[in-house]
Amino acid sequence: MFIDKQSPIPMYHQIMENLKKQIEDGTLAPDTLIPSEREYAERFGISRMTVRQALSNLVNEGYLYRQKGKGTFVSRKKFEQPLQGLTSFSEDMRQRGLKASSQLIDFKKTACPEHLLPVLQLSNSDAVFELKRIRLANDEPMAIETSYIPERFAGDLTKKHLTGSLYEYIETHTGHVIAHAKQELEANVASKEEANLLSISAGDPVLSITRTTFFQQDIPFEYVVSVYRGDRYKLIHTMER
Ligand code: 16G
Repeated sequence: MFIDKQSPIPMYHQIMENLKKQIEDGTLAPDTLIPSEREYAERFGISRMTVRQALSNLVNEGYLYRQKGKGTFVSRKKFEQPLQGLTSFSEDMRQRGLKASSQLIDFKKTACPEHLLPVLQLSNSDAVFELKRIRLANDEPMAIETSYIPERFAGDLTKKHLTGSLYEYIETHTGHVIAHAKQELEANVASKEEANLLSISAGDPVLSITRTTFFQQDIPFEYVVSVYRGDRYKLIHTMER
């Protein structure tokens, strides 16, 4: 790494650009421990404050992560999740060549929560299956999904079916075709419980995604709230003017 002290480009910015380049071209591999603030400061004859500013920015941008008492490490590349195209978690992972799996946290049949009656076009007496799953990619937790499925679309859904794809089960058992979805995305921070389930720290950034999914003919069959790890996911959208 070379720092040009005469350059009008601030030194913290030069450090950032240098490190980003090394991370992007693989010179610095994921989970590599990078030199400490003190080592960088001594190596370049600059202040620790300047190095700290560069490293903190890179942590905030997701290029680096800190581990208490251990140091600063290179992050893994985030998954790029396209926002167009309605896919299941299992399909997404298959496309990436990764193994999708689930850990079932909660599974029950219950009266449809009041606020979901209009969303799922149900009446007071209708029941829904409520299922909460941790979704894993190659055994690493990526998201928590809490889904509400009207009883009449869930057939004989049991815990056993939920080791695989929910969408596959639903399409096979109802004969309906999954057609479209409405989604809302929000930035959030992980609660203590979410952090535990996702193996991150409370207060870490997460993406909250709320989806209502429909069969053909506009029939809603799923309402799901997902909490995705902010350090592992990036949402991609293309736009045309
Ligand atoms: C995706 C969907 C979720 C759906 C799940 C089905 C988002 C935000 N969520 O994760 O709504 O329930 O796929 O996946 O994309 P599965 O068929 O693998 O169980």
